Amino acid sequence: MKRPILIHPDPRLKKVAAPVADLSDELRELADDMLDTMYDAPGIGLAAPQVGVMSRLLVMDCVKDDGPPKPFVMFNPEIISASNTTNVYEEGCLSIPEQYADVERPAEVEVRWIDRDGNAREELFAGLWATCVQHEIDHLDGKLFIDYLSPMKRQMITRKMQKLKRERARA
Ligand code: K1U
Ligand code: ZN
Repeated sequence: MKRPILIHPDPRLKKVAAPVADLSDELRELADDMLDTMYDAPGIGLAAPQVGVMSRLLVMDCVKDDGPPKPFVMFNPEIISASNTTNVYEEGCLSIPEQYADVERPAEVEVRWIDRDGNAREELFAGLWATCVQHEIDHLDGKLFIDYLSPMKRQMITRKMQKLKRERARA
């Protein structure tokens, strides 16, 4: 089932999400709903705070259109190492619709997480996968990609989003 995605500015998008203590059917259902919401948007990632749930959970699937889906569900994801080499990628965000900007991040990151079945997992991500998992973990720490931009660019985007929210509320 799809869930509504919060739009910036929203105080919930600025808060640090709490670690998940125990996996439950409710959390697995949330992860399934987040995947439905992400694929429908469409997007390549989604973090629980974007649907208003302040738990450390993210989903992602960066497979290109023609490939078979490869969904990841990550509870309590942590970056355990990051490369010194960096990548610049033009990022977007489902909570900041139709705004894009270049962000520089480590090109490769090793991530540890708990999967949907409660197993501890570790994997090295590169390319768009590395960019996406870092963007999503930032969401769990209350950080948005616009926080990497100059105050002037950030303010410009925030004002556009305030206008969009006013228009959506009126419609
Ligand atoms: O977290 C989010 O808001 C989702 C966001 C993830 C992301 C995008 C780009 C770089 C890093 C992280 C998105 O999915 S925005 C939509 C998007 O990028 C996309 C949509 C359809 C096809 C391909 C990409
Ligand atoms: Zn985002």
